[in-house]
Formats: sequence, C-alpha cells, structure tokens
Amino acid sequence: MFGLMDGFLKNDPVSLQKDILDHVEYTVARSRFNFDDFEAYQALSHSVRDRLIERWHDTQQYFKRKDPKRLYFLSLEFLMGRSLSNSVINLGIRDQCADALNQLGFEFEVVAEQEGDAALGNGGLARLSACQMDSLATLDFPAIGYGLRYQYGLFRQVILDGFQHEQPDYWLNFGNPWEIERVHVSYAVKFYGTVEEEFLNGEKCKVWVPGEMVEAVAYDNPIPGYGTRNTINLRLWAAKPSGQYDMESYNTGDYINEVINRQRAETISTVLYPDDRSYQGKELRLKQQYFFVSASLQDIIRRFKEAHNNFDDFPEKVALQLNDTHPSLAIAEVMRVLVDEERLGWNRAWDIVCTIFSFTTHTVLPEGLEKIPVDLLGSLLPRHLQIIYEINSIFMDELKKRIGLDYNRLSRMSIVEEGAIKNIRMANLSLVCCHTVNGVSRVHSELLKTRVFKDFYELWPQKFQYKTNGVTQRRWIVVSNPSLCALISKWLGTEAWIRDADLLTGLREYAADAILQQEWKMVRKVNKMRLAEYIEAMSGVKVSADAMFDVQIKRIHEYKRQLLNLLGIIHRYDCIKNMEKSNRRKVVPRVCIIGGKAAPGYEIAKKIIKLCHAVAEKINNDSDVGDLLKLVFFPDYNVSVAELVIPGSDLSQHISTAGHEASGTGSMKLLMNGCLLLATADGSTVEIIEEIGEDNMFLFGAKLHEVSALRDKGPATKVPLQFARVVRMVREGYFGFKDYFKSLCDTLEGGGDFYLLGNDFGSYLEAQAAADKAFVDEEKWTQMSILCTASSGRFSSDRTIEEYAEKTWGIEPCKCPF
Ligand code: 26Q
Repeated sequence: MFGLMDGFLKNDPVSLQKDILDHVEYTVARSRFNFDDFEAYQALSHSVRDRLIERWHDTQQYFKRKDPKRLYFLSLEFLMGRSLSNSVINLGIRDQCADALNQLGFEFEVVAEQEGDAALGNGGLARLSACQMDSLATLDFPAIGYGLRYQYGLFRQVILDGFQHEQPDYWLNFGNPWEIERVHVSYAVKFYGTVEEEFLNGEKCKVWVPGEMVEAVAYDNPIPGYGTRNTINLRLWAAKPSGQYDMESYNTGDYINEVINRQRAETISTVLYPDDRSYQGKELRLKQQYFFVSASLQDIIRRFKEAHNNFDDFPEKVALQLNDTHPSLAIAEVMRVLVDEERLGWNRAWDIVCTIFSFTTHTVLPEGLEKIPVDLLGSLLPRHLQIIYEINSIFMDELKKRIGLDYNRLSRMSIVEEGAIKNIRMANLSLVCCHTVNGVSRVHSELLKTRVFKDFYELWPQKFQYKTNGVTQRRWIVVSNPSLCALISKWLGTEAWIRDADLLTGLREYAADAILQQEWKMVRKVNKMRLAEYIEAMSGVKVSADAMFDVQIKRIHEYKRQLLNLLGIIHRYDCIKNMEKSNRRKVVPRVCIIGGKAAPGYEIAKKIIKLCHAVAEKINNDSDVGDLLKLVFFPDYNVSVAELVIPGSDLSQHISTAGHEASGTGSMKLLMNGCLLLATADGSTVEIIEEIGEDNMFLFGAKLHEVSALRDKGPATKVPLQFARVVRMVREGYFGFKDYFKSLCDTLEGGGDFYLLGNDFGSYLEAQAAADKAFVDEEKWTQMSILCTASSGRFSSDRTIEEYAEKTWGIEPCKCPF
C-alpha cells in the first residue's frame, strides 16, 4: 500500500498526507490539486482503512495461532453510526490526521461530517451491540460479531406538516470504505424442500433436500480497540444468487426469466425490519434470520474444523451469544448440522448445544416475545421444525417427571403454542437450550424471574443472570464531546479513564472546586451554543443557550411516555399564559427537545409526533411566551444526532411507566456527559440512583410494586385537575387537529390510561419544578452535573463485557502484540 515502510504504515502527518493524496488520485480518481470535502473524507477514510486492515490482519493471525475460546456474537442489528472519528481515535491518530488535513486546506470536523450513518438497527438493542463490540475489541477479547448487511438501514424520518413519513435509507449509495468484501468467503444457504429418510452405512438418517439455495457473501467490518493493536471483526452477510445452477430450467429456454428469478435471492438482505414488536410471522423476516444464522454457523464450524478433527473440544472453543431471540434458530441449526451432517448422534449433539449457547433478552412484556407460526417454519425450514418438535417432546417428558401432570404449567412452558394458529415460542426454545439467560438490568432480571419466565426460573434458577447494560465512553465522551474529554483528563491528570471508566470517580473530590465548575460550565455552554445553532438551522427557531435544554430522545413508544412530557409542556405553557406579566420573569427559560422515530405501523406513536409539532407551532409563535418556552422536534434522530444533542443537554427525561423499560441506555450516555436526569424508578435508572444518589436527580412516579395495583383499581382516582385540563385542551382542538387527536386522548381517559399518565402527572410536575429550582442555583447545578459524570463509570460497556466474559461466556483476553 501507499506509504508502506518497514512493513507497516506510518502515522505521522507527512506520511498520512501522502497517503491521503495517493487515495485522492488512485481510489477516488480525482486530481490531487482539486478535491472537495467529500472526496477528502473518502481519501482519508481509505487511508484509515489501510491502517485498520493491518491491525485487523495481525489480530486475526494472532487469534488463529493462539486458538483461544472465541465469542461469537449473533445479532440481527448493529447500530454503528459513523466510523471515521471513532476509528482515528481508537487508532490514536486523530491529531495526526487533523494536521495532515489542515496542511491540505481541510478541517477534520468538516470532513468527518461528510460521513453518513450506518444504521443497521432500530434502537437500544442495536446500539448496545455496537457499544459492546467496541468494548470487546478494547478489552482484547477474541470475539467476532455476525449480522446482516442490509442494503437499506432503518428508514429515514421526514416530517411533512408535522406528520412522520418514512423514506428508504439507501446508505451504500456513495460506497462504504469501512467494509471489505470477501468474495471468496461465501456459503450456500438452503430453504424450503422436503426431508427424506436415507440409510447410510446401515444407519437411518434424515436428509434435507432443499427447494431453493441462496449464497451468503461475507463483508468484514474491522472494529478497532482503543489503546491496543487488537482489531476485531464484524462479519455481515449479503445475499447473492447461488452459484449452483439448475441446469434443467436453463435448458428450457427461458433464459431471461431464469436470471431475473435468481436475482430475487438478493431480497433477503435488502431491508431492515423496523422494530414493531407485534409485527411477527413474516416469511421474509424468518428467511433473514435463518440466512444469517446458517452462514454464520458454517463459518464458525469451518474455522473450528481447521484446527480440530473432532467435536469434543467444541464447547471449549466456542461460545455463542444470541442477542435476543432473533438468532435463536441457531439452536436448531447446530443440532441439524451435528446430527444430520456430522453424524454425532442426537445425545452427543444435544450435550454440545446445551453448553455453548447463552441468550440475552431485551423485553419486559410477554407480548413482546417472538413467535413463529408452525406452518411457516415447516414450509421454509422443514427439518428445523422436526428438530424443534423433538427437543420439545424430550423436554416435555422430562418436565412431566419433574412437576407431574400440571397441564396448565406444561402448556405454558411448551415450546409449541397450541391454538387456532400453532406457534413456536422462540423464547421458550432459547430457555430450554441455553445454559444462561441474561436480563439487561437488575429490575429487569427480577421481572423475568417473577413474571415473564417465572415457570422456567422455578425449574432452572441457576440459568438466570443479569448484566446491567453499559455504553462505551469512547464514543459517548471521547468522540462526541472532545472538550469535556480534555477537561476530564486534565483534572484527573490521566487519560486512563478512557480504558477504565471507574477512574471517573476521581472527579468527585473536585465537584465543589470553583475552578473546575467554571471550566465545566464553559465546556457545556459551548456545546449548548453548537446545539442552538443546529436548532436554528434545522427549524428556524431561535433559542438562547442560557435556557435549560431539556431533552427526550429515544424511539417513540407509549410506554416511554413522550405524551407525558408533552402534556407537561402544555401545562407549563398554560401557566405562563395565565400568570401575571410581572411574574413571568421568575420562570426558568426552557428549550424542550424531543426526537425519535415511530414504527411505520404504530398509529398512536405517529399521533404523538404530530401533537408535538402542533404544540410547538402554537408555543413557538406566541409572543406572550417568548424565550421562556420553546419546543423543537428533532427529525430523523439517529446516532449522529445523538452525538450532537447529548453533550449540549442540561436535563434529560427517562420517564417510562415503572416495569416497562428493560434497561434504557440513553440515560447512561447523558449521565456520562454531565446531564441531569428526570426519571422514574424503571430499568437501569434504579441502579443509576444507587451510584449518584436520589439528591442528584429528579425522581418521580409510581413505583414498580404500585403499578399493577393502580391498574387493577381501574380509572385513577387521584388524577389531578391540571391533567384533565391539559388533556381537554388537546381534545377540544386548542392545538388544532381535533378529530385526529381524539384517539390519542381516548388512551388517557374513560378508564384507559394503561401507562398511568394521569396518576403520575402530579409528581411529574413536582419533579419538573424541582429541576427549575435547582437550575437557578448555578453552582449547585454544576456540582450535580460533575457528580453525574463522576458516577457514570459503572455504566461503561467495558464493565458489562467483563462480566459477560467471566460469568457467561468463559472467555479470556488474547492481546495481539504491538
Ligand atoms: C421483532 C420482530 C420482527 C421485527 C422486529 C423485531 C424487533 C426488533 C428490534 C423487536 C425488538 C427490537 C428491539 C428491542 C430493543 O431495542 N429493546 C431495548 O433494548 C435495550 C438494550 O438492552 C434496552 O435498554 C431497552 O430497555 C429495550 O427496550
């Protein structure tokens, strides 16, 4: 490659500059004397990619030589966001790249802005996978991520007249320098057909004769660790027409139609399904799941066989992690390969399967659990259905021995759900076959044990663990908030916290220091000004950086209660309108920011977005209100937008009804950046309280143990008058669109209000008032902000991954020498 000397690429600005120019000329095919920001981005990315490939290659070679137990992380979603800044920071060449660009007349930040997001995921679960990959690489674990290379990532959200519209995200349009196409790493994946019985060497065995074959081609995405040479692989599969032709049909003369039919194979990896937890039983989704599972397992087993000649060592070398139940067909697939292809016999195969799989669930509600109609599975994957039935029948026999003929319990625990439409319960399959099931926060795990998977917990308590989620401080502080990063390092006197977030506690002793507070405020102010500029450019709304920036950024969902936030804003507006003019100067100015996508078929969530726009329209144009209250909706919320909003937020809302958010990870990113939380005691917030103390946040709302009683009681008795008033304003058309908002209001009144907005409204307003009061005392607020960052170390994904490595996967670091 360009600039290659002494066997490795040099990282000084002069060498980098030469590489960039060579890539401008030979990769981008532009003149080295005349190229724009986007071309500079392409050339720099390719220069960084070369360096990633070097390390990636060394790491893979090293793993191969050492042959440690590896973790295979199977996930249908990875929300990686942009790669350039993250890569140069993890490689330790950020400043050199910036210098090199400077001398060419470019600015690093501007060039980095050219990159689009890789959005191969929906939200929490998908961004968690991305954070965990960063931690796995940084902590030198021998891990590989497997997923799908969707051509269209999560839809782009466009707002027209306040309504959400979805547009396709054709993200590969301008090329993707962060992936390496492996045309020679490809596997055939089978679908449909029949299962035949054959005798081989006097033994009866099953043979799956497929009706369709599709080729899976590997695309490798290097994931660099920070402060280590280790660079691990995220291998994503793309569907291509199979290389095996059906000679018969080609000979019938319909050549053109045959080619077109073959091309249809590619649809499998075309598009990511938006998270719609009720949108199940779709054939294409099932095809995606099996396609990626089959290709990944062929790859894993090939790698294992290169170094081992029988399967005895398989459990010592392979840990398979299922990210939710989405990849759980892997269980049946390993059984099929070991029994039908490797001929290990059922019992030996079963023993292996039971020791290699673990799964993590990200759901709280039983309705959210994945089901696959038996008819669909039987037609697409006939052999897998047989295997699942066999697993279930053995399980049911054992269960009868353990618990007797308790038919209710037996039918609840069965992998097969009987009924008008028979279904396979993927969570039950996973619970039966995995050695461990993890929850994503402590309360989530308690809910799993006492409600969602109670029957299984009573049978196998030892299988249940939890690992509270975490996020990577590399992306969420170092990449997205460089000035706060520098300030932290200055006061701690070290950058070691970037690899060891527990060191952040060192900031506690300076939390009351006037100089740190001054510098902290400055950093935050600059971030807020940057955010204010963006708001004005995007929405035309002018906001003051002196106001409190209050954000709620996450997918739109009823249980996340963006509607509670909006009703609170309406109440605030109503108060300002009705107060005496002389009192208005006592109001703490607020900029309320809401961002998030609604699943395309989720009507209520879409109405919430429209309501936000309708309310914003009214408030932002009311001269009585002026700077005291602004409301802005951030369209197309994604990882890059998060990187801009989070560093500039003063207060953030995590206000789900207790018992509904499995964990929540946005709160952790905001906490790290010194943003105060206004929250309910749900998901990981309960553990955040333990770290920062109740006094350093604004807590409100019904507690977990109160929720079901409140629901049973029916229509809330203590709904405050203010609540009825603000709902009435919406209902009676104060913000227009009266008919359209009717059904939204109906979810709150007339005995409904499943998410208890009415019940929690009073304490919500109190928490908001407490936040106003605290904000006025700048010194106090800044101290709380510093304490938030100082207490965020436990919520690093490094801690989560260390726990998984030790308690669930049984893997150890394997550090590639420099
Ligand atoms: C299911 C069937 C068909 C198509 C799509 C899906 C689907 C896709 C994505 C179902 C669910 C998801 C995503 C779930 C998710 O993001 N859960 C969140 O996971 C976070 C990480 O653990 C938690 O912090 C959140 O609390 C949880 O909501």
